Amino acid sequence: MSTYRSNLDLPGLAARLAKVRSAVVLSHAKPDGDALGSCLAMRRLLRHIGADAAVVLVEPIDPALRSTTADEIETIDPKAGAASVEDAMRRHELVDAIVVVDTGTFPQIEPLSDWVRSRHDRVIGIDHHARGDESVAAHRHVDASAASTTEILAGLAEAMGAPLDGGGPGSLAEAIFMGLATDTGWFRFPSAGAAQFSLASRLLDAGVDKNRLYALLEQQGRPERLEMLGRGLSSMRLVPWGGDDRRRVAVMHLDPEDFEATGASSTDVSGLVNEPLSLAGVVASVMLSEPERGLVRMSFRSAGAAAVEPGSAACDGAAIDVNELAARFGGGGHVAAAGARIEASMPEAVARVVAELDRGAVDS
Ligand SMILES: [Mn+2]
Repeated sequence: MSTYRSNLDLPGLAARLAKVRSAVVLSHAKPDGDALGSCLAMRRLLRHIGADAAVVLVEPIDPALRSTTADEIETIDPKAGAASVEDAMRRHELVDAIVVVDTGTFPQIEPLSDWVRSRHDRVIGIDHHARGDESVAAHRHVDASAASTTEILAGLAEAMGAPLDGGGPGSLAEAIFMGLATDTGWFRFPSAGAAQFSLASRLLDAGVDKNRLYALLEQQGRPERLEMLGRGLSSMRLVPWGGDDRRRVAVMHLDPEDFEATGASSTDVSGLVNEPLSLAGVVASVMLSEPERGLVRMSFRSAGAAAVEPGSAACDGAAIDVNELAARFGGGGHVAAAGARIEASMPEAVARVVAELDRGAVDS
């Protein structure tokens, strides 16, 4: 995975998609609001131009996210082998385009990566991550300045002449808003600037019901979520970033025993990484979780640059570049939000993270 570039500008992407008669739309595993919003927006946009489009996502899908969709998604078991993937995808064999949104790496689209790889010429990638693998999509539009992939799709809809009016449930506008709102932490993160508020304003004018979406997406947690938050907070330690005691990074971990004892699933714990950012002097937060023994998921968040004294901000509005930090573990994302996964025991994973935090910023 490295920095990757577009080989299609927005008008070029619009022209290519305008010719599509049938497509399958994919995104990353553990889809978040932007992944799902992008899939739904792409499907609704393609249907607007009269094309047939199916969305295929890998389980598990957060039930709160799923509640925003009608019968619009098909799912695949994450453990499906090559033969059952071929079987499940047989009905999509003849599509003109495979559109991969909100990611550009093969590991993130497992177990569909081989299926995608062998149909490379038909793959169109649309993403706002800074890092990806150029071999995933033959045709790529990458814009790391977009706060969400759905923000790119808003521009694409305009280029394709699809109106954003009629923002009710099941609309293109609603799907775009879902990705934009969730990827900006409901417009709190530094990535939410004038352009994003302006787009949000257009979408609300189009009739999107943000209060309904907020209730559907953010207020459907199970009690297990807060039990896990309690466990995470009691594991929390604050590690000075590069030895600087004024800039500390919270590290929490949730072990297989925590998942077992509470009955929580990995979707119950999404977003808990953000909680320590409410503390003074905490510039970033790392959550390590191990729902199944042996594979540790790492989630990194940075506070905004405003959380540190002027002049010491890392880059692009973030206090610390957690994209670079995640890359040290083979992952990536954005300057303020990134992830990685490593095969290690939890004590090893925590020790490796603490060592990197002790080290602090490195010249890349
Ligand atoms: Mn995204």
